[in-house]
Amino acid sequence: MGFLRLPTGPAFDSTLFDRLLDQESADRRALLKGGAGLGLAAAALIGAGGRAFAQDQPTPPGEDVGSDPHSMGTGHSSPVPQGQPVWSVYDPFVKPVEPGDKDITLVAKDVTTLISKDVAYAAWTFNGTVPGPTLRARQGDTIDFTFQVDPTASTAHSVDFHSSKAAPNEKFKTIMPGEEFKWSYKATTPGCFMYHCGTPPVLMHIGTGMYGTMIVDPEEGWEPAQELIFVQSDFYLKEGENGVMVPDYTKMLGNGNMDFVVFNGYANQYVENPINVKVGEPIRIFVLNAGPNVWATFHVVGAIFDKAYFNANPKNVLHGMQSMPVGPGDGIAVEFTLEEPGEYVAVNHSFGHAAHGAIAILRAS
Ligand SMILES: [Cu+2]
Repeated sequence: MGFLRLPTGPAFDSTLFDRLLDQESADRRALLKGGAGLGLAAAALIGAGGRAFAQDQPTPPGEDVGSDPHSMGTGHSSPVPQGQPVWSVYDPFVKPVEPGDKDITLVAKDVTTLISKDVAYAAWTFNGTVPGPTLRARQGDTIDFTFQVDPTASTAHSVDFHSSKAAPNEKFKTIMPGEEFKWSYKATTPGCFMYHCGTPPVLMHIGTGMYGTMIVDPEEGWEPAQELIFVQSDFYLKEGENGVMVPDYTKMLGNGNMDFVVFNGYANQYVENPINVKVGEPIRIFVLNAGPNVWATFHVVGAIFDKAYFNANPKNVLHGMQSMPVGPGDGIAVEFTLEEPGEYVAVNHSFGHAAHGAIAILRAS
């Protein structure tokens, strides 16, 4: 077992890398499932492909890039299709929350979901959905956080909260299947923040579905509005088992194009299921770009954003905006009111990306 550095040049056999990755993945799954205990599995992983191994062996790009510089990498273990896809429309509406400390639990688990009509995808998730649940707190709240990795998960995971100020090597550490980790922090800064798995290679863990939003409302709260969340993300696919697609890490690295760019985990989700909103009443959309790679220029056809806020922080206010840029790992909020009944299309105005699924219909009446 072990990696060869990815060669370059015309003589490179492009299937070699995949074959090595597939073998690596199979070996790791066997280790995790066949180990007598988690300690054994952890030791085997570190020996097989973690940082200790990486010191004297060349590694593929991004293998050790993660939120915690001391986390062991999970290499290129890939999710295994898990039976029939489990999916339902992701509720785009977010409910207000009262100020006060919040108990939040996230569970990393492997799920086969849908990311487009009839396209099943073997995902790593938080709480079984892509994106994970939309969390919400008020500035000043204490977040009492519990993280678990489901015992049946095929690999180790972590949680990186962009809404926290914390030492990543302690608070964003990687834990093994069956383990639990708790910590607390104060949500000091308002915003539309990403959370994601930070386990190396972080590109793979995000590309496989491990992200979500935490909205931290400003201390004084927001004015009432119809509030929505749109999480944009991009997917890179290759054929897996039984017609289920699996992530393609080499495409994520830039050696290929994305197959889908989506809002809330599924291409054209709100074209198939338009979102009903009210005419004449304010709308606030929080947009998080989870990436891993594709940028967004968020626009609503037929609307002008009366106000827009970088990072969804009221101090970062702009007026009369036609669209708003949102890079991967960032969030915004936009506010507008629709004055006529009709169907208004929300898009990534980088239309090549809208054409890959980043499009939604707001049905105003
Ligand atoms: Cu992960």
